[in-house]
Amino acid sequence: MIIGIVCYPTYGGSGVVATELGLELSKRGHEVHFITYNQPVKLNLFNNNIHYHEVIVPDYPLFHYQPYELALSSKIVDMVDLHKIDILHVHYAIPHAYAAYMSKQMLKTRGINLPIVTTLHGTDITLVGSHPFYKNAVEFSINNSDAVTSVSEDLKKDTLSFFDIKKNIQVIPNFVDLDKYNHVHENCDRSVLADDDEKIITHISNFRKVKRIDDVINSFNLINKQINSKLILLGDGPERIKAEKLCDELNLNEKVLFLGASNETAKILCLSDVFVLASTTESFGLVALEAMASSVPVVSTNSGGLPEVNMDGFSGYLSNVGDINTMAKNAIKILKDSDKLINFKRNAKLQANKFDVHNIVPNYEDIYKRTLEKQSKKDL
Ligand code: GMT
Repeated sequence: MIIGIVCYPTYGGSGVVATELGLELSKRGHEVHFITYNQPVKLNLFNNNIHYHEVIVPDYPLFHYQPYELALSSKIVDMVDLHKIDILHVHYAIPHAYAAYMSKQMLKTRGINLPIVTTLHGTDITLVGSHPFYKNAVEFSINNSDAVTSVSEDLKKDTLSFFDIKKNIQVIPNFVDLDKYNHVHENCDRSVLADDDEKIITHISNFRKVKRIDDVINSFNLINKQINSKLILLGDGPERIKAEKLCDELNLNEKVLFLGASNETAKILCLSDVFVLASTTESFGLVALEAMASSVPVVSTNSGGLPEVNMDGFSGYLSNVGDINTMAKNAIKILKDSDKLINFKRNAKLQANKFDVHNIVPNYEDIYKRTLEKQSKKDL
């Protein structure tokens, strides 16, 4: 198949999933065309089957806001026409599903029928999409997609409760390429970040409010009182300065390392003993899955789709949002006993195996095939 993928090219989970999906589809023989405003950060492999088309929004003094949807929908039309793209898969409803719908209408006037698959990722529904200023457009775009998927059962439930949805939503969980993590483990040197007697606790995110970085730091403070440890914070975003101030106030400057935004998540995770995720909500929590793929147990909140990913008492522990005491207790339970730590590490990996790329990506291929079949029946 010739598949177009529209996504955000940044470090966010939806862009990572879209990129990894495109890479895997290309390995499985499909021709993949990424259409977005920058080269996706994880798009590090080019082969005959991978193409990247940049969406450029020309500057004009009249525009208070740049009309990205306009440029994107125009670019999609050109690329579909030129490369004979069979199906378009958009990741994150805003504004991608909306722009895709416009492209579909424009292409119709040229006698081309372009089926659209929309994948809902989380904040496009829970934080942004359901805002009254966007709701009508998001609901319309979902209902006018040819197929809709969501990354967890919980996100599907939220979507059905926030919007009046007429389409069937198929849950296809996020995935990891386990081979990538197995390979990194061969040269994993933890002495670069911590002393021999220190445990390593890690958190990775875009440092937005929803990630509750202060809960991560406050629970680390409690853990560190009982277990000599280091906290590694990977990522960057609006809450970083506040987080640095908190570490200063708690006298943790020697104990917390801010590594900034980086592509090296697998290298950091391979040094880690426990991963902490304190989010108010996560539709899935891809980063928790990446931690488990590196055999790192996850201490997380129990919100959103996290219980579908992290098994309480098996691959880690779950607790209520904001309950930093339980979070710290759970991390200590795992860290204080080396047999327990080994067990949790093994279980984390076992749990990650369920989400292996080779098990999940065929579900997307099935959806593409079914949508194309439906489309060709309609065309007859
Ligand atoms: O919250 C983020 O880290 C970014 C956000 C995004 O839009 O890329 O992530 C969302 O999509 C990811 C991939 O499906 C999920 O793993 C994240 O849980 C989800 N974030 C939220 O729901 C807050």
